[in-house]
Amino acid sequence: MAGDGEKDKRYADITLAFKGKFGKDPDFLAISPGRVNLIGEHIDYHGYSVLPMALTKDILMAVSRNDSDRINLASTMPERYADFSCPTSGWVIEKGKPLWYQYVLCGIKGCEEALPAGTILKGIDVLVDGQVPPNAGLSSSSALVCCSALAQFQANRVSISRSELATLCAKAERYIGTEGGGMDQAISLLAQSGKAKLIDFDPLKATDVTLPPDSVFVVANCCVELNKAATSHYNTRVAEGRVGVAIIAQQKNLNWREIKRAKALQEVLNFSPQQMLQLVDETFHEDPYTIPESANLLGVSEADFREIFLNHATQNLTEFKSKQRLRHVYSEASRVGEFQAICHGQTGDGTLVALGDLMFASHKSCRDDYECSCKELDDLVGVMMKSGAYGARLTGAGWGGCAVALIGKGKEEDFLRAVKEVFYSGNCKEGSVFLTTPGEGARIISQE
Ligand code: ADP
Ligand code: NG1
Ligand code: MG
Repeated sequence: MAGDGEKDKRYADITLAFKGKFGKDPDFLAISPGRVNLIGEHIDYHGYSVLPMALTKDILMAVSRNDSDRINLASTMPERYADFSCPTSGWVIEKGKPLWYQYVLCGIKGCEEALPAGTILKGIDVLVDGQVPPNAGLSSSSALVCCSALAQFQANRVSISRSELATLCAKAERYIGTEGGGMDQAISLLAQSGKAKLIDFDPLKATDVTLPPDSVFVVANCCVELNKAATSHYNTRVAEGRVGVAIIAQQKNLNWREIKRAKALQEVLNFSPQQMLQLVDETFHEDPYTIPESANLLGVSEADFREIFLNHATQNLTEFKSKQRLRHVYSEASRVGEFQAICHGQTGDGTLVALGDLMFASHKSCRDDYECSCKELDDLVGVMMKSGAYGARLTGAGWGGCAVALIGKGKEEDFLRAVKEVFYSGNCKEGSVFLTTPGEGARIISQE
């Protein structure tokens, strides 16, 4: 974890590098952290609360306004993220082929949409430095989008509340092509040092969650990268859930076109989570639903069904495992509530065991019902459990990336040694495993 001296050095380094690249000092630095989600996976886009904390790893941008009406982007890792330049307006973000600078453009587009129509954005020169492992479920993408939007507001000298900015960034990141919820942008912008947060949606709210004082969270990367916007995995799950929600709504004589999220369905039925799970069990057969069967159940043509439920990424999807996906969603939403209640109650001896059990149950649900894990992640979670974790689970969207484990204070050394020896066969790459505490949210360091 970076101390103040280390942070100051990083800020001085990027300022120097910016000067080398653009021949002037930056006007300000913008910072937005990645996050680790402790529990509540793939339920934010169904409207349910989630429980992440910010990392102390972030995306840092050095920024200066320019008078050339251009957006000039560069990275401290030019071999991976090549320079990019475009005018301040007139571009589109193409879905399905995400390039790094398009996440930056998402943030800029979000800002542009919030300003009065016809506003001409200030040109900017930007140097980006990232510490969040990319494509690994720690939300490097949203850190980049949020940092970009924050920087753009600052460059145009417009202020905006953090909640508004979080909502705007969640919408803006969808231009990259993933139908995400709002967890990542909310925690990156609303985090406070030392606090995990329960994030509620509609309206957006971040409530402090005090983690047990004897708890330590460890993040480890299984080293399989997955870019969510370059694949259909993520949007496929969104579609499968929506089809399931629509089928239940239709069978309950509700207007399924209006009820798009699992939480909205629960609210309109006024059911408990347990009743929802029972309803899912009674409504669906185990086998996947085909398009002809789903369209028939909803009383629409197959063409209309495709139009309503599929997008650029999912147009070739033919089957929907709605039963399994909704079983995950409703059970995971319950686990978030239980996790928060335990943290709130801090019941003593059994607290870490109970939290760990919920985390491992969440992993099993992600693995078996949501099918968003992979062999390497399952192996990593298995090694973490055998190395003394109270619980461990994949974090973020999955299909690769990171797992998070809960261990007791004082056990750090033994745990890290065991995981490094067994999972990484003693060849653990720098940064693949780290202890983490809740970091602070996005901020601007003005140098003007
Ligand atoms: P994550 O789980 O990290 O959010 P995503 O699949 O959502 O993964 O998106 C990650 C993408 O964000 C990367 O493929 C890359 O395009 C971009 N990105 C992440 N970190 C950086 C960085 N430091 N500099 C430039 N682009 C980055
Ligand atoms: P990552 O893994 O950071 O790309 C994604 C979504 C979240 C959430 C999680 C799964 C975006 C920007 N992020 O995160 O909204 O749905 O997966 O819980 O779409
Ligand atoms: Mg992401």
